[in-house]
Amino acid sequence: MHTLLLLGLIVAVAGSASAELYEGDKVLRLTAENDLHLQFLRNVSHTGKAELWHPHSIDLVTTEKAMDFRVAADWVSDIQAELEKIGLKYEILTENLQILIENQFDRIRTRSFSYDYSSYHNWDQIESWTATIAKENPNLISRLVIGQSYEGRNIYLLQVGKRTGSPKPAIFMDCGTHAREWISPAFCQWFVKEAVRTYGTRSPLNSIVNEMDFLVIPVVNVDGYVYSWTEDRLWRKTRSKNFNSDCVGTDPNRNFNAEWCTSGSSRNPCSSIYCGPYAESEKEVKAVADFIRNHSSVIKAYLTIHSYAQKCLFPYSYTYSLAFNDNELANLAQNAVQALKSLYGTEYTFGSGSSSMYLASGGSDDWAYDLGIKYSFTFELRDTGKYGFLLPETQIRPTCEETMLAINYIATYVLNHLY
Ligand code: 0X9
Ligand code: ZN
Ligand code: ZN
Repeated sequence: MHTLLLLGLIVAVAGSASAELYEGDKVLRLTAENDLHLQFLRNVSHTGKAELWHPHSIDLVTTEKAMDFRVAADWVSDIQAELEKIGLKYEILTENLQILIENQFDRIRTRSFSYDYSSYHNWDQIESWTATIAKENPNLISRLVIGQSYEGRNIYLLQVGKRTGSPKPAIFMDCGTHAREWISPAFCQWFVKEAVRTYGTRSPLNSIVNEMDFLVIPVVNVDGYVYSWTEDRLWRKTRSKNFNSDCVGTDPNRNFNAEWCTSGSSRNPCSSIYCGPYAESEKEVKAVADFIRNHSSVIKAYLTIHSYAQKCLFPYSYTYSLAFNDNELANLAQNAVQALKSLYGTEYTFGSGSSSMYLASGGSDDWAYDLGIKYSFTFELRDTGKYGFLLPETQIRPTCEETMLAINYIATYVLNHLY
């Protein structure tokens, strides 16, 4: 009888996310050393036998730079044989992707139900958390609905800051733009919890929320997030239907109006970096962009939380040209990642998106920057590929604690450099 009850729960909670979509898939890390290697990698990724684990455009793959590929189970032995034949050395990062995914859902199923910030939470839990935390802290937090997702869910924004009666400068921060990057919403929740916990104390965060407001969207891409819990753990995009294609969704971080769909984007609706039919076609993107446009006079910094890569990025990503305050941004990023590292020694790299990661247009950071928000950063949280998007829950607390130091550093700097 207990077994039956448990089985019922498993089905209810996990849906078919444990459908064996990734059984036997491996993640390989390899570095092309010559043109033959590059050609081989382009070919396999065009056939769909292997896919860049991190969504670079395949045309940007170069020699001397390690690349991670997810290789479909059916092709693992073929591809390994080919790699050996052409002398392309590789390392196996993940033996069986499905096992990693199932381990994560197993832990979620068997833990207690109390709300804790060291666990991943599904959308129903996060949604009711936004209501509770606002209701319990009326002097500090208010909850707004800034729009609806394609499937009709609310997109919430928590305004976190002491009520002073006069308008305050603000820092905008969003999480959960990409569905599968679960550590990101976990961080936004952690941040709000920390603001509540330290409220009225002599902490750096308290000084910040006294003088400024944080405008926090815990999950931007709500439909995608739900889908990553119920159907496909590795879903990235929105869930909007595409005209003339059975493939679903647009990459929200290719859909902003920043040199939209020029580089590092795809016009193919089946691609994980599909830019959408036009800029701001996605309701979630439109909601975020409208909110920022309507509050652009108070928003002094834009932060967007992603994973994974351990990087602090700033504009531009759509061009190799430097931002006008490139020096200042680089300094800020350097100090922020140094603060982050001071806690557990976690190493982050930093730089403009195009030089430190890849050329990609349509991103929210570049768009906010070109709107006039001169402090604009994308954080790529832990790790560097061992677990990737499947970062274990045991790493939520240390990841969030160290990231708080970087965010506090940036916020304090912005507060001292209002414009
Ligand atoms: O490619 C992205 O959208 C981000 N990386 S992720 O692995 N989380 O998907 C990086 C965004 C950097 N900024 C821009 N491309 N504008
Ligand atoms: Zn990468
Ligand atoms: Zn992302």
